[in-house]
Amino acid sequence: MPVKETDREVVLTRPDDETTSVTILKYGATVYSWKLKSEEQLWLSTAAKLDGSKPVRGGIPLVFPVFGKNTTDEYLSKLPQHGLARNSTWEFLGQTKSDPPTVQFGLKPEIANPELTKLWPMDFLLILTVELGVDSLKTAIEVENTSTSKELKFNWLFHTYFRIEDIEGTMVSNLAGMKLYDQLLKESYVDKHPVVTFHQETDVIYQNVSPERAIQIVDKGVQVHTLKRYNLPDTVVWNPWVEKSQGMADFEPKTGYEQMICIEPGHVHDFITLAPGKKWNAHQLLCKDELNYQAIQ
Ligand code: TA6
Repeated sequence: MPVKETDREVVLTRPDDETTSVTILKYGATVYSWKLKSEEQLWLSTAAKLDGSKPVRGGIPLVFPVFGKNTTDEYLSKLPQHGLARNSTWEFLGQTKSDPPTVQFGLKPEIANPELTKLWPMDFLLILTVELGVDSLKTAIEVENTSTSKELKFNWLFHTYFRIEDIEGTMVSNLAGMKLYDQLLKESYVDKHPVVTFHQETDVIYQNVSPERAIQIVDKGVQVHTLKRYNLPDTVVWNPWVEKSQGMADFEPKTGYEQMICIEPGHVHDFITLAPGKKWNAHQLLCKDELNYQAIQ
């Protein structure tokens, strides 16, 4: 049975391989499990709320219409950190393709979190498409400005929590030489290191990363995850490390930061402005690939 729907979630399984599946919570349309031949690829806190009481700590939370906490825009500044998509219940739109198995979810103001749409009274239609490949997972978003008169101004980001073995044995490649904004130092600089390694809390936004750069998570010299992106120029790299993990009630186990790294493709360095009636599309592809160090200038 490729698609199994319950009140809470949808499970999509490959007909040719029942050990490969993806589970999407209707709350936030949050992918919280992707099993590839029974092996879980995403990190999920053991204290993650899956009951709609708060955004899921792990998997692939969806960030829209604002990344982080805005302080300047009249309406966006009223929204909580990372906006309203991840804390609204989306509508399951059904299976749209059998090969590869593909499902869709939709969100519009009429069904979004009413407390938040009151604060950000805009017209929009979001369609999330989740495609389960043989050894890949593609999540695509279409944002439509359904207003007939007003522009729609937004960020988009897939807040992807990858599962890894050991953060201190892990490096992220193909971001070398890129300009980044360090959210902790509150300053920009060019990352001159050949790879990204982790020895402390890390919270940086790589800006305008060419789509030719296939970002790789490498654990002790072995490629464990490859991330390809379409129309998502920025990449956030985040690991909360010890102190921040302690400070998040839904982050468990507290040593969990050693088994996760967030590599988050998005458009967050500025806002997308969509004219009335227009659509914006983007996607991330989580896949496996050979180790491929790209010394792109
Ligand atoms: O994507 C990185 C980040 O913006 C961090 O600054 C940290 O706040 C993280 O998101 C988690 O945010 P959340 O609202 O899910 O606790």
